[in-house]
Amino acid sequence: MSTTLPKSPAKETVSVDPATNEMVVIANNSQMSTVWDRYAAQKPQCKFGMEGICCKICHMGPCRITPKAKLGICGADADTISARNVLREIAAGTAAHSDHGRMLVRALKMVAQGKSKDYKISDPKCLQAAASEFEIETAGRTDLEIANDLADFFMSQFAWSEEPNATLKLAPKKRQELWKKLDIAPSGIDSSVVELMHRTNMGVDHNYHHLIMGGLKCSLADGWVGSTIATTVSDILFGTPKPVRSRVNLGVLAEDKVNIIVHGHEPTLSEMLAVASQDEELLAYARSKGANGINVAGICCTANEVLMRHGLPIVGNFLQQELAIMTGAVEVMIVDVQCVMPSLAHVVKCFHTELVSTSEIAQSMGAEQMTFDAKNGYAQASLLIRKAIDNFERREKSRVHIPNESMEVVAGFSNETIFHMLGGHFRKTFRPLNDAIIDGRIRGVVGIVGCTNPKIQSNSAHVKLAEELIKRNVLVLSTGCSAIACGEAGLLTPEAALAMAGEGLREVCDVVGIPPVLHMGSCVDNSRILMAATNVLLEGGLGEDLSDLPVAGAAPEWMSEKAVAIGHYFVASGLYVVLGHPLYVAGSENVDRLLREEMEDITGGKFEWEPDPVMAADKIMAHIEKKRDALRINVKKERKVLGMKERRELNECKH
Ligand code: XCC
Ligand code: SF4
Repeated sequence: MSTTLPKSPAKETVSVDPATNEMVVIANNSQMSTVWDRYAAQKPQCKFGMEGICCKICHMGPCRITPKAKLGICGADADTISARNVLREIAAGTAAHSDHGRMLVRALKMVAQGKSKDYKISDPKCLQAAASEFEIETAGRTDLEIANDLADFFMSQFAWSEEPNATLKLAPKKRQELWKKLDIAPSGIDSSVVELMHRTNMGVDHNYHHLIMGGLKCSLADGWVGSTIATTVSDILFGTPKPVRSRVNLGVLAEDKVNIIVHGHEPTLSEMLAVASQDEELLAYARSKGANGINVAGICCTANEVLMRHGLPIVGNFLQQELAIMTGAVEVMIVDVQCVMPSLAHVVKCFHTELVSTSEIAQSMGAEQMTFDAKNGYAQASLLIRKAIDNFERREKSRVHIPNESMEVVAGFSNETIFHMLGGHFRKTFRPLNDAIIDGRIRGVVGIVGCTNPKIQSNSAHVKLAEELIKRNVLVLSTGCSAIACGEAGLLTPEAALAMAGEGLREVCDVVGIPPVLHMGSCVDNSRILMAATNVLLEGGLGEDLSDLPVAGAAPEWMSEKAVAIGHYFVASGLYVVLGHPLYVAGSENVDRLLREEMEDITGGKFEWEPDPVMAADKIMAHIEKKRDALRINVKKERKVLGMKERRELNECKH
């Protein structure tokens, strides 16, 4: 079996986004290396890695599978090796999302115990709803008492227990039963990650089928437990998102203001920065240094979090992080965890930008370490802003180059918001959406998620796939760097996107007042997509399980281990998932077939690899129509198009 390596896009057009291309030219002219240069230097990339058939799990190895050596030294074959490699990625992805969830639960606990005056319960309704969902006493108790118990309950979900994780009950009944039957209901987040590390250890689990099923179990601990907890606690502490207007792309950096970029995934500090950037005293201090204001803007998922809750602008997605600094207009870049390139340390050396690492578990070389302590959140945020203001004077005006590109976006569609928009203020319901799906004006719903990746012309596949789907009357739910890509292309401007949408989708969106591409948040907020699908199902008329729905997921430009975990929990939830490039499994026909074909009979979901976004849309539509046929909701439509002659024939009784 062979994999073809994706072609590297021409330097000038590394992206479909003009701002990115403009900055790459500047980088090249100044001989600053970017992610695309380093990608070129890495080519050709290791074929064994690409196919998932190298193993260094023990120190008899490293081993790789070749035509002349079909087994590793221990006897492991390509199936075992590639399945084990996938599992370790799922474990890492689950760990990342869930550890982020744990940080938030710790913050909730701290607030509940009155240990921080800076944070509060911002959405008591969400707190109440979560508490009653998980049978925590609410009557006659204060928010803080309830929050304290809820934090303990969420924390208990990390350790192993006799019972499956309690948050799994948010899933449809039939799905829960299937997970039990398949023995893939996780019973602890941390223990699921540990179990995968154990199973993939030298000499433990060797059956590729059994391994992959174990991987699904851990991925469920990511989606339905860790990520769900992260989203819920963020909403409780920082507020459940409501639609806001803002702007996206490198052009949101302001020539006359102090620019502070928050990059990474933790919303705790960035929340405080959002608030502190409005502080009159700090604003006056900025003016005293010749700046016209303080501009806090984000990159990656932190950006999505503060966009949705504060309307702060987004500078860009994953592949734009180096370029942002190269504008020469960034005073401070504050990083925490995940998706922060080590290369930033080299880039800041060429500019006045100060890089500050704030996580206790993550340090960047070349960065100043200022470990964030939520107890003093506001004070620390103020300190960082002062630091940025002081650095404003050091900005070399002659080197500033900010592309004149930014796009208007509307973002922040939580399930709560969708309920309200669909049902009006008095009736919480998904009914109008279900009705539109049933009568065919909307064919289905697709989540487009995940990263950007230098292997693929940046944003191209996200944007093309989203355009193709809305054109074909599919409602698109979007998160993470994919949502940012859609934003940069103008797809989160409701007016523009509506003009592109098919007639049926446009009609529904117009009436309800929602755009055809809904920005639902950060990557842990893929849990919102799971809940949206569940809400559609519970509304009725579209089957009994998630796998019955005309729904799919796609990650056209993914790169992270987190995306591997996400893909698996979508598949374990019964959904069809199209990845823009394959998992590292091409070296094992068996694992590849299991994931792409046989899985459908097991979970109702399966993977597909499809680099061409138009073909991906074709495949997704075929899946959606297959599900619609099975639900028999396409029947009515067919009857409508009968001609006069057929109608007459129908009326003549032949029995
Ligand atoms: Fe990272 Fe969440 Fe990927 Fe973007 S999409 S590159 S994981 S920031 Ni999640
Ligand atoms: Fe080689 Fe087996 Fe060790 Fe892997 S576990 S490195 S295949 S001997």
